[in-house]
This record gives sequence, structure tokens and C-alpha cells, in this order.
Amino acid sequence: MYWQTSRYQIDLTRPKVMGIVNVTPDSFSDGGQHGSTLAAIRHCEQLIRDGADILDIGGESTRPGAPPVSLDEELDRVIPVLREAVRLGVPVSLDSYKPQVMQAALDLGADIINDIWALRWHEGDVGAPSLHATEVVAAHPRCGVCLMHMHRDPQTMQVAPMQGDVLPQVRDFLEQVAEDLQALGVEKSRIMLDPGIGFGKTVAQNFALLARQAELLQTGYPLLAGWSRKSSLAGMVPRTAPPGTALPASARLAPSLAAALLAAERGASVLRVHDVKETVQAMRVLEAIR
Ligand code: 7PJ
Repeated sequence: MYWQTSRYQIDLTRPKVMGIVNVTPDSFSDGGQHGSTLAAIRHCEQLIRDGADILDIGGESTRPGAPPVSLDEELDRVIPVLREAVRLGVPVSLDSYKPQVMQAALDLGADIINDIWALRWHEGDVGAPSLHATEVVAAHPRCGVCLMHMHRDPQTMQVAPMQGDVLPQVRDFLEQVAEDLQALGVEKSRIMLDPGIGFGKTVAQNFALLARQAELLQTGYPLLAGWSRKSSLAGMVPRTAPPGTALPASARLAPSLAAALLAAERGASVLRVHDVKETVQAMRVLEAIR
């Protein structure tokens, strides 16, 4: 199986490592956007040296409760980085839900649209309908797209998590959005699905999505797994630790690697991670037994 993207047909025989690049304001310099652009490009180059197969570039934090970023601010953050990243020789993904940012990214040659909203986000209902994300993707001849399941929205998803058995709900949702996109002319080979670990699910529900990942693979689409540093891994501490002990995000490497390896062993095709070097090493263990 391969993933069709703008410039690359990504071979999914072996799991691919997608390195996360967050373009966020540079707190160390007041020189405006320039400092964070350069830092992000340096980070892209480092991730490629570390063995990243794909770069995923985003300008807005979608952590639970994070404040939204304006369209202009997001464009200022990601476009200069994407322009350089597409010259680095690996497929480049944009992590955004805004159609205008997607269009700008595809115009400068980005390979993949990775959308936590699965192309369903739209600004209010006031005024003329704006650009729709599905149309942006469908109008492109072959960009890749990753459709993620999210319950509610980033501001409210943890207030009222999902109810009942999440597996059929997540699977049916993803199957439906994938079918709707194909009805607009998007080839199946362009589509990747993602259960959206942490997006409006409880810890137990997130682990059910890993334990029963096979049920998601029954859809016939490849899967992306995003476990890196997610809060569901915060409780992976010694049994002797005081109750309530939680690992901060920076201390979640070991459980992130374990989750990535389990996801890959259970059939995930792409692993979206912060720690590329270590994840690549962990994947070598999987290769060694295949
Ligand atoms: C995900 C994502 C994920 C996909 C983020 C974080 C929050 N895109 N973007 N899947 N998470 N496809 O990295 O902790 O799980 S932002």
C-alpha cells in the first residue's frame, strides 16, 4: 500500500515516522516572525537528520483549551517555513484546519493536508460561505489528506468526553468522511485516517483505540497514530509513585515510544511524533522481527 501525495507516493510497507514541527512565536527574540521561522526550519533539518520520513508543520496549538490563532497570524507563521521545507527532499504536511491556509500551502507545493477537523471546520454561518476545506483538497489533483476524529472542538472536547463504546463511533465517522471526500473526486489512495488520540476521549477510551486498532483497520484505509507526549501517557509512572503523580509532557518519551511501537505493531502506517530519532530507533526493533 502507498499514500498518494502531491509529489511523493509514500510506501507504507514499513511504518513511516512523521516529525512534528510547531511554529510558535519565539519568546527569546522580539524580532517578530523571523526568529521563529528560522528556528522551525532548523528544526525541520534536524528531524530529517534524525530520520523523519515526513514533516508535519503547524502554526496553531490544538492542545485542549488552547486559544485559537487568527488566519493572518497562522499564515505568517507557517507559510515561510513551508516554503523552505518543501525544498528539503521529504514529503511536507500542513497541520491546519483553515481552508485558506491549506490553499496557500498547496499552492507552494505542500504534499499533505493533516486536519484535526477532518475538513469539517467552518467559521460561523454569517455572511457568504467561505472556502470549504473539502473543496480545496478535492480541487488538487493528488495531495494527500489525513482525516482525524475529534469529539466536539478543542475548547470543549475534554469538558464532555465521548459516551459508550468509542470504537464503532470513531470508525463510522472516519469511514463516512472518507467516503464523502471520495464522492468529491478524491482518490482513496490519497486518504489516511486517524482516530485522534486525546481529542475528546477519556484515558480508557484512548487506550481502547490502541487495543482494538484492528477494528479501525477493517475500514481498509491506512492509519496514522498520534500518541506522542499525549496526556493519556501522563500516568505511566512506577506503582510506588504517590497517587495522582503525573509526568509532564517533557517526561513522556518512554511511554510515547511504547505506544508508537504498539500502534505500529498493530498495523499503523504513520507515527506522528516529536521525538523522531528515538522513534526511528524503536521502529528498527520492529523491522528486526519482520
Ligand atoms: C494530532 C494532530 C493527532 C493528527 C495534533 C499534539 C496536539 N494531527 N495534531 N493527529 N495532534 N493527525 O500534538 O499533542 O493526534 S496537535
